[in-house]
Amino acid sequence: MNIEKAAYAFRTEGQPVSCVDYGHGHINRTLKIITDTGREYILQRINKYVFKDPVKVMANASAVTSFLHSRSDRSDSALHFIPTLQGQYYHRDAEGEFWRMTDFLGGFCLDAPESDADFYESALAFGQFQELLSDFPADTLYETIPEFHNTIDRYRQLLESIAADNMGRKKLVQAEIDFALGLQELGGTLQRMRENGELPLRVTHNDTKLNNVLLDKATRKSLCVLDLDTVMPGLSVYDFGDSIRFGAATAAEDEPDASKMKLDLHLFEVYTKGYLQAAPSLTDKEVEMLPMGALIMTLEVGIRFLKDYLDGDIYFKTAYPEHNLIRARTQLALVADMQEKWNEMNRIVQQVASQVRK
Ligand code: ADP
Ligand code: GN1
Ligand code: MG
Repeated sequence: MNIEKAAYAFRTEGQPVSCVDYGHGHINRTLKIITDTGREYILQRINKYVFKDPVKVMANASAVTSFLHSRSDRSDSALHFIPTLQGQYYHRDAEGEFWRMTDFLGGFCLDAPESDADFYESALAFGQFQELLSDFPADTLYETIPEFHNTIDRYRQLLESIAADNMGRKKLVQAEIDFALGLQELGGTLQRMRENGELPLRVTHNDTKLNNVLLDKATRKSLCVLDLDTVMPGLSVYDFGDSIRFGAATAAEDEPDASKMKLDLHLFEVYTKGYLQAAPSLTDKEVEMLPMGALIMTLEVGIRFLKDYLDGDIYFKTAYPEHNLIRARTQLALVADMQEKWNEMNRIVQQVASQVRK
């Protein structure tokens, strides 16, 4: 079968003998492989619907990982891609699917922080990632998903899906649509600031969920940042915001009872401290806009889930028919709670900045 053939296409130490699905990513098919010598690897099939040009995804990811390795003496400070027998970092199978392999790094990922320290570690990891890549040659990176965090364009796409209503689901989500459209003008704020130069374009991760950071099993310190498929020029405030959306929330992204979904202001403060400590080169304007990054990123992901529900669940992996609807509801509930806590969020950022920034 294809998975087996793909596993054999790479220069592993020993022959693959076991293969199981692994992790909770929404995009790629991720498998853990063990070989007869006991070596462990991660094998991934790149989602071709999401990434139209997987060769470019791998060019970005391998360039970024080599750069990160050149800046650290720890071999587990960045992913390590395994070449195929032909010496490439991807294998294209007979059906045109793209596969890649990395060393399995002996840490763990969390879907929710188990302590303040876990979340703080992830803030340090993403903040350092931001700082380290500040002198990466941005013009050598491909845009793996065009307009990925262009919220103005995300609204355009949502409106298209509402108009098409391919699954006849629009009538089921009128309240969510009304809420989202009520925030359309606000949703474009950061994109406009990017366009008029008020916010600098940086090399950013663009998918800074907690489960994209690997923590060390023994020390629980952050080891490395995973999931480099969307590393490209972007806004630091969105990297900050995506971490808050996912990790400083009182419920899981797919909690069926949306009333349980709130912003945890304490975790918000913990993350802000770690991120500002690790990323001192953020401008004052970027710092000022961090709460807006959290609010708009949550709104953007909410409308992306809503659009995918309207489209018939073609982008995100789903486990049941209402999965995207539930995710959209939790995200929009989190946006509403952030609006309630807006003054507090801004006060926390200003207070932390005055303590941490010189
Ligand atoms: P997706 O784009 O689908 O989110 P990821 O690259 O984030 O795919 O991988 C999914 C999950 O697999 C991660 O959240 C993490 O738990 C695990 N994972 C990925 N790569 C590694 C690795 N090299 N070592 C250990 N775990 C990994
Ligand atoms: C996806 O790949 P993963 O599961 O880490 C998505 C993010 C969303 C996130 C929502 C390439 O992240 O943009 O914010 O799901 N990644 C892509 O949980 O679209
Ligand atoms: Mg991931």
